[in-house]
Amino acid sequence: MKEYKRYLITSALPYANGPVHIGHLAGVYIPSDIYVRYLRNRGADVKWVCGSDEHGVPITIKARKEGVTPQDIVDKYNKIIKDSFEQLGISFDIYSRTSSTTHAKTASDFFRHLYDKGEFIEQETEQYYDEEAGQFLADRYITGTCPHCGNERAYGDQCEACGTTLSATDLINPKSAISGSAPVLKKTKHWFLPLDKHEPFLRKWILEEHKEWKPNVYGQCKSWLDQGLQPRAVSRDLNWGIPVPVEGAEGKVLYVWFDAPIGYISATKDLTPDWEKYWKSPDTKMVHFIGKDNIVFHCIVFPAMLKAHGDFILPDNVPANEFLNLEGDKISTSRNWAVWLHEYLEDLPGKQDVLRYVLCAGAPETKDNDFTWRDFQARNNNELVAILGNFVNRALVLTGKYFEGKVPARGELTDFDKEIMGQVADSKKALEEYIENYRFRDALKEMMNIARAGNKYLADTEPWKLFKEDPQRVATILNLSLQITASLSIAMEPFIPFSAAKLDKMLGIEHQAWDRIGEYDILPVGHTLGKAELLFEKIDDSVIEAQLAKLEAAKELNAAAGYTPAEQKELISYDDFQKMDIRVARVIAAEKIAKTKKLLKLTIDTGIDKRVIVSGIAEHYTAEQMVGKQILVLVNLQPRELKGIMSQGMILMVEDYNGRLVAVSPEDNVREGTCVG
Ligand code: B3M
Ligand code: ZN
Repeated sequence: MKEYKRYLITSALPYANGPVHIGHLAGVYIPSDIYVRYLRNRGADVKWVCGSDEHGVPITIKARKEGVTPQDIVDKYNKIIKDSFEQLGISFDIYSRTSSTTHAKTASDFFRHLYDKGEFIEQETEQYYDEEAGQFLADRYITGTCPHCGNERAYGDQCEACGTTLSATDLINPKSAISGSAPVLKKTKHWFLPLDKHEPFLRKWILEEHKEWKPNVYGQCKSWLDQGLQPRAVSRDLNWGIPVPVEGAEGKVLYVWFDAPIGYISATKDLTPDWEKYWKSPDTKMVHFIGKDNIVFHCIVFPAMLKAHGDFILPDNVPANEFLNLEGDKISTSRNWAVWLHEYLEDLPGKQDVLRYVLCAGAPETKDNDFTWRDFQARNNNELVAILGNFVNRALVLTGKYFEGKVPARGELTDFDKEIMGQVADSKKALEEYIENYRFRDALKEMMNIARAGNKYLADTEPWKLFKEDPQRVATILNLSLQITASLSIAMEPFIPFSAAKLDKMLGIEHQAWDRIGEYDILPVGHTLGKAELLFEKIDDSVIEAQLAKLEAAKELNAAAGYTPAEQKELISYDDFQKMDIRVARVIAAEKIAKTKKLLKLTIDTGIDKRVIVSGIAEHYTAEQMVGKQILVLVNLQPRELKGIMSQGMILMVEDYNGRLVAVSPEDNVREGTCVG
């Protein structure tokens, strides 16, 4: 095994066009956080970089759909993602962005370096062009009929009805998503990275020198290599991204998958002036944590780029995970079939470690895996509460009861005492072995084995029965139980850091170095413990049911989006209709209600008065967007108090196919106060 002096850990840069969900966490961010925390606890020299991936076509599409700029989109999601990671205790050394100036220069220089070395091929290709909009069309911007299944809304890169991967030129009756016109083929020049040229090197480097990579990663690489590599375009005709730094390349930007991995380098530059040590010394161990859909880019394309450049080291490992499903279904952003991190943090406050624990326990390390809310509850109640919390609580409470919360002195040790302490020391070795081999599920089980050993120790020695006749024996048992608790806290830290910190506080100690796991004297005799609290609490059925109901609602919304219109409601009389006083009103002021996600406070002119309505539309409209708008309002709805504000009426909204709320307004301006009817 190669000896390394320092570590550079990267985690896939999340696209800043949506929040992160449990699939991202289980696949990438939780494993890498465990790995890095472990290394830090061992005192290693480690830098961990991440950031948002802010280029690419999907971001421009989302911006167009929402009528905002791509920069607005990435600003919004960069913040949501960064904040939610922080709250979950994901401890990056830096969370950067690919829209930063450092990155623009780094990526541009990288391209230019390869260009000057003659590492690219220039080639003219024919691409669809929208003559009305005056721009080339990315595949996603072209829709048409799928030649395989006849779906009329297939995209230029894929038909979502039958799952076939397509080229834009395969589509029958192609249409531009920008203007709706039929695009024409037009010549355009691009730069290609000749992966075929790097194939012999990649074959040797991966297939011969990295047989230890995870079978899913190695297997995917092998199958790519066996199919034979082709040159890949590294530029695009697009107006969002880093301009191609070559004369005559106006209107062209670096392909997002060319610039994104360079984002790791840029982030390291922003983190430390010493960045070159981490990227250019062969005694740095670089590890890329990613999901399985990114394997080819991290194992083949990026290494080829680094190799072609010449100055950089290559990754030692790329521990990619498979996918996490949710309640038996594929996680889907567009169908809102996901547990979003920022929503979890809001819905289950203070339960970061439960999510971290459950996602690690069920991480899709070797195959796809399923997250269910029932399993989440069971793991919390039967493992965190019943095993870990129970052991810690007993050790602390008994010490409080018999020794006034001070660590008692040990007497002579029995074989059983030594055996249990031996088990803790063995767990330490096993933990190291697992974590260093990216087997985080096994590592987590091993951490729990320490708590299990502690529970067994207490159950077998029964100190609560011995105090009267043999207080010295009880002192020995509790001393060791407390030492095990302290070891446990060290072992817990990478996985469930919030609880480890809480436990340290209860033990009245600072966080200890990894190597102390298994030691007999982490807590000195006479040391006063802090206050005993519960480490974990049971999660009630009602909490789980609320989450399941939320998913059910998403399902219903999807059914609606699948154009299964809601059934017609019961018949009503004309009089019933007449009872509803729906009027045209104008929004004259609007503001977001502090500490809420969804609520806007709107002041409207109804023609008869000015009044306030609280509306749950803040995720769909900003306050600025609402001001001045004419809308329809049900004005005679019973007033209702929301967040301490009386809401007088209801604004009429409809949902579009993406579940976005759209305001209903008269087609032409009419006088405020005009009744609908
Ligand atoms: N943003 C893809 C993804 O989130 C991409 C990763 C880039 S890592 C350099 O799946
Ligand atoms: Zn199809």
